[in-house]
Amino acid sequence: MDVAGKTIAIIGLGKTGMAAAEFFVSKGARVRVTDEKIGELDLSLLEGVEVRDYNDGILVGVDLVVPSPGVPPHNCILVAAREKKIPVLSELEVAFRFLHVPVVAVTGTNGKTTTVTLIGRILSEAKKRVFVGGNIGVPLISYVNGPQDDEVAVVEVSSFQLLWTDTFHPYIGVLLNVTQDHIDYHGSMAAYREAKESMFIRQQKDDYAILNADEEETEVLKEKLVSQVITFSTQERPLPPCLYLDGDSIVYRTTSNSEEVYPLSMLKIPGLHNVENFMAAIACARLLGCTQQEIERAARSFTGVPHRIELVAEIDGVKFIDDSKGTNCDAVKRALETFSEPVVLLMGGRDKDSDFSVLVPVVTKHVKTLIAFGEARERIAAAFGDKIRLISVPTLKEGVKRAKSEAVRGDVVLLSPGCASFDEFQNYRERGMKFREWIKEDSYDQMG
Ligand code: UMA
Repeated sequence: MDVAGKTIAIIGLGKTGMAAAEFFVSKGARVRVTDEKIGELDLSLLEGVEVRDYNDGILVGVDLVVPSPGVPPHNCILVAAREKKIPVLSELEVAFRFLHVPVVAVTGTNGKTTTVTLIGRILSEAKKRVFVGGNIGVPLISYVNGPQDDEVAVVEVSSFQLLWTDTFHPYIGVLLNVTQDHIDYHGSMAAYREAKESMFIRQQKDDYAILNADEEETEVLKEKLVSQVITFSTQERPLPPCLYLDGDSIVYRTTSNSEEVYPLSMLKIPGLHNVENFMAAIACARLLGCTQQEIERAARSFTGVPHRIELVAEIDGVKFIDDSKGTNCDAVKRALETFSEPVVLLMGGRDKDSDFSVLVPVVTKHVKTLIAFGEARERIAAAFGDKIRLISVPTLKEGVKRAKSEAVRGDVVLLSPGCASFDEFQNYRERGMKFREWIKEDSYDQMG
């Protein structure tokens, strides 16, 4: 791909847009940037680019459009680009075309960040040089703009990043699970799934696909692949090569029927979903030449990722759990299933057209009080009706106050919002940090 002298339009100037602009400038392209909030942004670090207002002839003379992941496909500039037959490629696709190191890509609705972090830790334990990035934080395009002196790049890839790809395929791809999410963005569950599956369908016969045997659609997907498939399951023993649960152990059975047994006691993070994440990480790490000992050592010291079912305080016998990264219904379900204590659940934020009613069974089983907050609170309340004690508040801050007064010794207060954060916060991290701050503020208030 030669971009020198080409005119590139970058839509959105968050982490991705900024990194993409820097990349294209360094490659000698003419770079035009825009953002729907252009007037509010600090552009002092951007050099050598043309800044335009959102609708100011942004596509005139443009050879390629690179949207940020958060820009939905129905965005007016993207619709116009398609009408004018101007190519649109995601940052991930462009980065892949310039990448020289093998890539491991982890996708799925939930568990991506945990799995990617874990794979990175195991590789570091095995003294391998590794870049860890993508949706987890550092865009891949920043990496390809540097010396690329690692042995492998491990990237978390979202459906947003996969949408505008046409060649991207990893050496090792992991599909953890696909449940309802981002319907507002993709338009349908089928389109969301298609985006996630695309990277596997393009794999070659020397590549590997690590798939969840407990998902019905996996059999259908396997039929479409030429890559080598390894499945994992917490419910059954799939055909080898596979990973499965046997009593207190994870068993990795390779094609030659040799067996490796990993004790579950090495896992320091709770929940069956984390067993799945570990299974996927074990498969990747073994393919990349790590030993069983290195995997177990890394597992024993891995205590999880921030904002993912994270114990952040214990006040007067009440545990406060930050699961701000739980931004869809399946994540809320997984979080609730890890607790045997009564839960005061804080759920809400910006709705993604999710069907909250799927949570009724798990919520009625685990939750004593549901506190619905933010833009989605009315839809959440409507989904639960009178099936549960429900309190509706406009903001998370108000919700935290109410949660404190609802919880008694032995309860869990869980922030697992099941929604995006953007109605009140910059991102899920800010929401999680505010939750921690307000827990403390609230307790000082009570003490005072
Ligand atoms: N913008 C527009 N027009 C739009 C939408 C947004 O101009 O229609 C502008 C916004 O005003 C803003 C900028 O675009 O200035 C933000 O772009 P972005 O939302 O793509 O955010 P980035 O900072 O580039 O971060 C993105 C990912 N964000 C999203 O996918 C929403 C980050 O994942 C990722 O860490 C980062 O790239 C690096 O790869 C976050 C996320 O929420 C964590 N991801 C979703 C998830 O995990 O569920 C997919």
